[in-house]
Amino acid sequence: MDSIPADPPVGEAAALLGRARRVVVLTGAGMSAESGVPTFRDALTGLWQRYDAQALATPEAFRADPELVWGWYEWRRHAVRQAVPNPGHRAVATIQTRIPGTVLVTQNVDDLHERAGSPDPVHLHGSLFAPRCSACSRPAPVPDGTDGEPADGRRVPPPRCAHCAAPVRPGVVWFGEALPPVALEAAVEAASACDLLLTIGTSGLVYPAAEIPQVAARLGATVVQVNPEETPLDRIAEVNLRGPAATVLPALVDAAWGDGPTG
Ligand code: BV8
Ligand code: ZN
Repeated sequence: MDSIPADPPVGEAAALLGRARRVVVLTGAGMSAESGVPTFRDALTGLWQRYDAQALATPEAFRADPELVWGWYEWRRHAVRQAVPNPGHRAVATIQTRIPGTVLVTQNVDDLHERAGSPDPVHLHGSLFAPRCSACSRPAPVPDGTDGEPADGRRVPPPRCAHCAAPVRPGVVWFGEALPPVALEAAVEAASACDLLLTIGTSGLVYPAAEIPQVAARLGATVVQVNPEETPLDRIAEVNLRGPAATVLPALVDAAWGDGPTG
């Protein structure tokens, strides 16, 4: 078990959380790291190493080689299906129960927050479980994964749209694509009205998601960060909890409400 960061920051963050009335939780790939879901930059393990995530996660890559890109997302969806929510995901769900109206905004395309009991997270970058037609945008069925484990690096021909026969694409937001307006508006609105924003496991490098904590700070909210590493968000965070989410978040919830490690 990683050591829990020195008490004072956790205690200070717990006092801030206990007093907060309007909370936003923003999560990035670090939230799911301890569930075994590689963060975006490490998502290229094994055979995928020869590719650059940012090059694969683009409409151009899908147009150029739909089987390679669809195969990568099938492999990632398969990895998410094998994963289980970690105590950090459950601690976030506890915060939402303890502070009604808490808005959970995630950059992650997995479904681990939902499976940990968080009600309808705002998915800024879409979801691995919402494929749609690349032409008419009609939702397409999620492959049930019965065609065996998509081997790492294997090309998989994308299914065809039942309506117009165009290739089905992953329901995620690629680099160079606009974020879903409804999700982005909901996130900005919540960040503008909150009194505390808890940012967890995000490098704060990808825009416009990286704007969300900055909007909150500019409008007077307190920002608390959970990340084992330093990020550009350090400068706006009132408290930096230097540690892994699955250890720090249960400690934070325990310190705030004495719920015991996973709430
Ligand atoms: C847009 C879905 C315009 C896909 C993703 C130059 C400057 C500024 C911006 C740009 C620029 N050039 C281009 C841009 C825009 C670009 C951008 O921001 N690029 C960056 C790289 C500079 N943004 C876009 O293209 C966005 N769209 O701008 O559109 C537009 C407008 C109107 C009309 C048309 C177009 C779209 C961005 C969304 C891309 N899609 N995901 C998929 O998943 O395949 S982004 C993806 O990468 C993730 O969702 C995440 O948001 C991002 C980063 O991923 P990771 O690094 O893995 O995760 P994260 O950043 O969260 O970092 C992991 C963190 O966890 C680390 O800090 C680590 O320390 C920490 N950690 C590790 N272990 C743990 C932990 N923390 C806690 N506990 C642990 N155990
Ligand atoms: Zn179609």
